[in-house]
Amino acid sequence: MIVDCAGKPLDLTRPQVMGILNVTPDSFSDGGQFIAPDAALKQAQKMVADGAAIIDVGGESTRPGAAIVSVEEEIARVVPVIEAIQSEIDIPISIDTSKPDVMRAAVNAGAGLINDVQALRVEGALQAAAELDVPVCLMHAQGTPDNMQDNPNYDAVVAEVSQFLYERVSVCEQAGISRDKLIVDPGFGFGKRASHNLRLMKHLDLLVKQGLPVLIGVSRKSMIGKLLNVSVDERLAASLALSALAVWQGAKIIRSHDVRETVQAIMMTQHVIQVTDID
Ligand code: YH5
Repeated sequence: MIVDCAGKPLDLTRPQVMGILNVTPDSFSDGGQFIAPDAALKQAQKMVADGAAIIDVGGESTRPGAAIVSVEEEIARVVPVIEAIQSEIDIPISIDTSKPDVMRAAVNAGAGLINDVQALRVEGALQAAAELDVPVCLMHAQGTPDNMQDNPNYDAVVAEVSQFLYERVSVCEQAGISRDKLIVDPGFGFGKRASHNLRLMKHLDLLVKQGLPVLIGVSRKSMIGKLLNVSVDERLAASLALSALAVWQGAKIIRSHDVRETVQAIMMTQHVIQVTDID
């Protein structure tokens, strides 16, 4: 299955890596400055060389307690970066945003996929995505970044996340976004306790079975920190283990900070999946 991302093909016949390109000031150590477009291009080119199939550009911090970013500021962060990289690299660019105006500006600048952690629930986002006519990743989140970790609560986390996502799929279809443009994501860490994240990973095959391509983001996330007591820069091995488990169960896109290592982990997993049992 090949997905068209505003003219750039995304091959989902095999698992792929989405490289994370943060353009938030708090993810860079240059004291409040946005990432310069030429520095962003260098990073994107390295991710392509390392085997990324998509570059995910994000200008809105979704971390709990992070400052709320205005639409204008978010556009000012992401558009120059998308413009700088879109003509120079062949692979699709996704825009990690929940704001309809940012979606429009980003797609006009060359982004070919919308990655929305609010699954198009923000007012106007559904219509914007339908008009822009690019593929969309719908992610599950319980609550908002500000309150989501306060008291995450589920009766049956796997069933509830799956039900939520497919309700959003149905809403998208009613708004004119065809099913073959949709990707779903259980949203690891977004309003979930470590035990919820573990159950979602253990039973990811149930979400995969629902039919649409599954994307997962576990890279360096705090569930790893909580369970293993490791700091954010010591979470690569655990991130790779989770990535392999997800691909083993049929996940098609792994969102990662560490493209080279993640490509190796998922390619190795794919070799095991594909080996024939006949000599
Ligand atoms: C995701 O899962 N996540 S932004 C806290 C961390 C590390 C990483 C150190 N956007 C996802 O990456 N989009 C984000 O602790 C996403 N799926 C999709 N589709 C959060 C993030 C992170 C947060």
